[in-house]
Amino acid sequence: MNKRIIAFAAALAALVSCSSDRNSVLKVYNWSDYIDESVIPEFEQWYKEHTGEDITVIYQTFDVNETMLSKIEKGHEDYDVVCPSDYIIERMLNEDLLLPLDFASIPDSLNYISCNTSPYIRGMFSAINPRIDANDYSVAYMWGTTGLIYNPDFVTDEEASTWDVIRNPKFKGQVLIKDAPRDVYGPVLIYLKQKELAEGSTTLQDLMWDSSDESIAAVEQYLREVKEGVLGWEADFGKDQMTKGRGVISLNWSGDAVWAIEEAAQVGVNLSYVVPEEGSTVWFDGWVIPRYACNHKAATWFIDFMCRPDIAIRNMDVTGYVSANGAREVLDSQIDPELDPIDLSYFFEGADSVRVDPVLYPDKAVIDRCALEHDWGEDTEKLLAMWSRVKGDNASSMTYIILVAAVVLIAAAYFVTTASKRRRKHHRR
Ligand code: N2P
Repeated sequence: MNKRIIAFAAALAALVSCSSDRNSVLKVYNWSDYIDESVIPEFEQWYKEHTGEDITVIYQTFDVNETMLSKIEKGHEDYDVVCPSDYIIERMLNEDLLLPLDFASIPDSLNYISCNTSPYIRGMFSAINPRIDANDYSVAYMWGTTGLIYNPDFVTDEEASTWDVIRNPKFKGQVLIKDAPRDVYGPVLIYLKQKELAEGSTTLQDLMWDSSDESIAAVEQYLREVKEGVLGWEADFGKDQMTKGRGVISLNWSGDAVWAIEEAAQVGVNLSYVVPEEGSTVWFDGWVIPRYACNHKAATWFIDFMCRPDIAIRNMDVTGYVSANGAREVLDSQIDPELDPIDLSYFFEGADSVRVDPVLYPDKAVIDRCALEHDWGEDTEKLLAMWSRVKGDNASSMTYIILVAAVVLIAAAYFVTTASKRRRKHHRR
């Protein structure tokens, strides 16, 4: 309730500050490396062509969901379009931070949303928030799984088939972990609850709501063991480190995997991606319009433009991520006769045997062992505190070592100076 009042006050303050020149400005806040930037000036031209109005896009990026959310919650930024992940959309809906979408102003011939949304995506978006249908407030942009990028020259397929590989001492100092608390917590908890999952006393979906102290403590304990071998907690450099051969395992998103595998191949480094057997999370990022946005019209047109199949394909090709667009054209652009067929019938109608990259589009069997994350509300604080404790220890012990070293040096300098003063005095006498 309190949060709702804060959000409302922030929205009101921001609304009051919307100046008239905002009609020609569109502020977009998206993940980094998550668009073909050449589509932005094209949107500006397309908008002018179809509405007769000038628009300039101000494009800003973030690396961590929680950083973006905290800006929106504070209401200090008047972004018009933002691209949060599923559980953040759920939270924004719970906090009344989003405006419902209305595409009535877009002529049917230019409406790319309704005809291009995959039924799978619509279904998953309905599941985002049990109380409010997220489809009314958000249009999916990209989606994928969380899994492991690994270097098969060092890590066997069998080793990489379980999340436990991230704490295998054999790979000490060569493991990269995404700095995304929810995306790490889910898979680790799934790993730790294998017995309960096998017995049927819990389900993958139940675990996505599990914010109990006991589970958080178990994940914390596990991550402390993982930390012994961590090369870095990364928001964006993991794919690059893997490509350069510095890391051999990276807990990462499927889109970063596609990008890394392609880049690595060009420099002779071999990389693969797997969603471990125990199961994982499937995630969706969607465009939303924050309640205090200043340019709803351009925001709506921008979201529509992103759904144009040719634009979706370009965004996929540049980023490595998979568009939520279910148009046949998108599927056709990804067919490669040299690949083995996979079952994509859950996403594209009738596509039960299509030759596309399984890292890009997960086979139905992979989707069946993945679950959607959920917002924990107030309990999120417990997760973030645990995350800082786990990551922070390195800094604290390093700080401790530096402090001790500094004290020893100062003490040594003091004794040396005092001794030499004493010697000088002694000589003068
Ligand atoms: C790309 C970020 C992808 C976000 N840099 C995955 N949820």
